[in-house]
Amino acid sequence: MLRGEASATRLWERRRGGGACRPRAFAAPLVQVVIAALCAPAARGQAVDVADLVYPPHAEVHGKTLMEWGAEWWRWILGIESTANPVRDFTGARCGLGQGGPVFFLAGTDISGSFQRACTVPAGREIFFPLSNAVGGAGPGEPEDCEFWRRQVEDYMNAVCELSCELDGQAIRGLGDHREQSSCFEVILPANNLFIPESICLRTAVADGYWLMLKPLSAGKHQLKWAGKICGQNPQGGDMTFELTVGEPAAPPSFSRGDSNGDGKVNLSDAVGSLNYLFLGGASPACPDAADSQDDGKLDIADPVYLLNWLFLGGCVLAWPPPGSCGSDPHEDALPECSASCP
Ligand SMILES: [Ca+2]
Ligand SMILES: [Ca+2]
Repeated sequence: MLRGEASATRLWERRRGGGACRPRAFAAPLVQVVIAALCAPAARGQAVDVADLVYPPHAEVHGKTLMEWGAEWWRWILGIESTANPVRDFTGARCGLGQGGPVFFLAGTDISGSFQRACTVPAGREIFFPLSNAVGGAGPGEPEDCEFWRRQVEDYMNAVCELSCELDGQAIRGLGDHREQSSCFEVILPANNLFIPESICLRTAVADGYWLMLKPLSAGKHQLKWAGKICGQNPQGGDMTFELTVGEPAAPPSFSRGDSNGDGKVNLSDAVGSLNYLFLGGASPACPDAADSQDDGKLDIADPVYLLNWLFLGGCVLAWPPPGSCGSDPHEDALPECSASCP
């Protein structure tokens, strides 16, 4: 239900088989965003035992591996329109947009440079963020070839040449071990997304990158800094400084898209409930935001049809937070905020 301000920036695309990245115009292929990166001085703080602060590579946290959390992070960030997107946030005011699950995500940026943000993090949440990362997937008319896109993002991430991170002035070591490469996943991007004006379903999205999952921080103020640099043919990067305030336990309204009756499952009964409400005078869905399958801010016949299409006919997945995820509505609309049972 929140919406931030617009700010223009650039994205990159890489043509199939081509080498050069260039400012966008999205003609097709590899949809690629690089979050974070850039030359930053090596952290000089006192080294601490990483194990005390950070989950080990490939760990499982709240039922998902770090690789799966990487895909989840992309579902979140790609599911938010560009003008509201936390990647394009220059103050941190939008850092919590669309969130509500057990892990709190931090975004980097897709612009080279140094950025400072302030962000309030609910207490008791792990904090997950990319030091440097990329996603690939078929653009309009492109073959949905998971292995092809996997190789593309892998090649791109192989060019990462610098990583650093410090928490409260203390350097975190061993960052090169924290690479996570996702399986193929599906995500729907809204209209006016990070890449193109039209909504698009990426059925073979693949993510690759270096990620850290911090254990919950103590209440109060913390400073988190990270940087990454990509060398080689297309050098770029950025460095982030987050002034974090870890607050009281908060329970933001959160749900799984599609679970309109709030029973923790997304199935036929949710679609039937919406149809009953729309055409037969039945009760309003317990969670109208969840019933709004495409997150267009309206509840109409297109929503149960979209849900049925996903359930039974291979249609594209629902908008963020899709079934299996847990979050809040990232886009301002007139539907009342609601909480429904999340995974
Ligand atoms: Ca349900
Ligand atoms: Ca709708």
